[in-house]
Amino acid sequence: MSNFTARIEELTNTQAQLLERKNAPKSDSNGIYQRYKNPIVTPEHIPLNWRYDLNEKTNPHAMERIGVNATLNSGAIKFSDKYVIVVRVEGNDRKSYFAIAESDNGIDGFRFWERPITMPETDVPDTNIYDMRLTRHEDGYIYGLFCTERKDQTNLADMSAAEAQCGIARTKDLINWERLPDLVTYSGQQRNVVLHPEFVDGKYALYTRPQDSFISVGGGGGIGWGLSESMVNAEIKDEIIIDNKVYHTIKEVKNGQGPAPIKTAEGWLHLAHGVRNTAAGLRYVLYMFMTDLNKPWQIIYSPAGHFIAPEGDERVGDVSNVVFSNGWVVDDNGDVYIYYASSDTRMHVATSTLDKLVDFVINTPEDGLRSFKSVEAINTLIDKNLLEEK
Ligand code: BGC
Ligand code: BMA
Repeated sequence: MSNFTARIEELTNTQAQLLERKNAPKSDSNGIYQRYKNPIVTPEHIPLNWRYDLNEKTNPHAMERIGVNATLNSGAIKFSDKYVIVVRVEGNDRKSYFAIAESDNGIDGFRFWERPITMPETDVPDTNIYDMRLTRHEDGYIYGLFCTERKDQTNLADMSAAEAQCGIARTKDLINWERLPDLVTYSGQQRNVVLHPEFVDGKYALYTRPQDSFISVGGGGGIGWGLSESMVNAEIKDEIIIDNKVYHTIKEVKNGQGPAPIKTAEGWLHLAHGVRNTAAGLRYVLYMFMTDLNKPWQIIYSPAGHFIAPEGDERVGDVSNVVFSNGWVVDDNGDVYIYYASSDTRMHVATSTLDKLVDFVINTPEDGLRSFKSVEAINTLIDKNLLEEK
């Protein structure tokens, strides 16, 4: 056997073992959700024929030609009875693209489809596309809303000055995507835009996240909301903020809607990310809230603090101290699969149920915004427990 053949065989076997590896719940849990031992998708899951030239003549050393840096922030959907995630794959060249991986059970066995998604460009080509939110809309399409990033042509002196906006595409099969014009808003830049699954007043409804500049949300920010007559030329004329950033909370610097909200009998269940700044840089955590069934722009429950924060190995990666989620799946029996990335590097799953998440959102005390109020909430709980002991 040539060195080439031996090496390719070894790579193939190693990957096969990884793809067949079973996942298992971690031993500990706070009762709200369950983490798992292994990440579900890593750069090592990317098919070898996307990365290697498999011809000995043209690649005698069996070297990797196109490296993958990270597999992160994935949209998610149940499709043909499979758990399907649209992974943000970032190459060594720092360009992100979307690729679909599917699993039978939602917690392991994720395999990529044959090719990455070929996302058509608009007239002004995107430099980078990332963080897709999938929405199965009642109009019959599956929409993918994502961040499209281009160089800020008004600031060529600052090489990292860029412009983030909301790209829009729709599909029926997740393979062929029809690219539509980018969302038009009047509030500067946009990231974390998410399409609500139902019409509101006969219009498309979108969660937004206006920002003054590329990284900093500035005086703007917060999770916004607006309606658009169409998705073919999506435009939000009136944008309101429904969930502001707040001083000395987990969303002090910025926040953004995660995946599209889930409808429950009590209200719409939302997953979002909140960011605060620290001496070690930005820290991204996930939090939840619930909006009114008939007025999805009105928050009715807002549990204090984070829902999931980076823990253990999750804390370290390409951009450390980050968890980010833009995809979850709910099954008919109420099981919920929360797909989240850690430190912009790899994908994980956490499982819960609608009952538990609704309970968490309704019964976790709200943020009193002062230490005194936090202690007060604890004392209320202690009093209740003491009373019930008697
Ligand atoms: C990166 C994103 C990041 C954003 C703001 C982009 O260039 O691709 O991952 O969220 O910059 O830091
Ligand atoms: C952002 C997001 C994510 C990323 C995060 C942390 O602003 O849009 O793409 O996970 O920063 O780097």
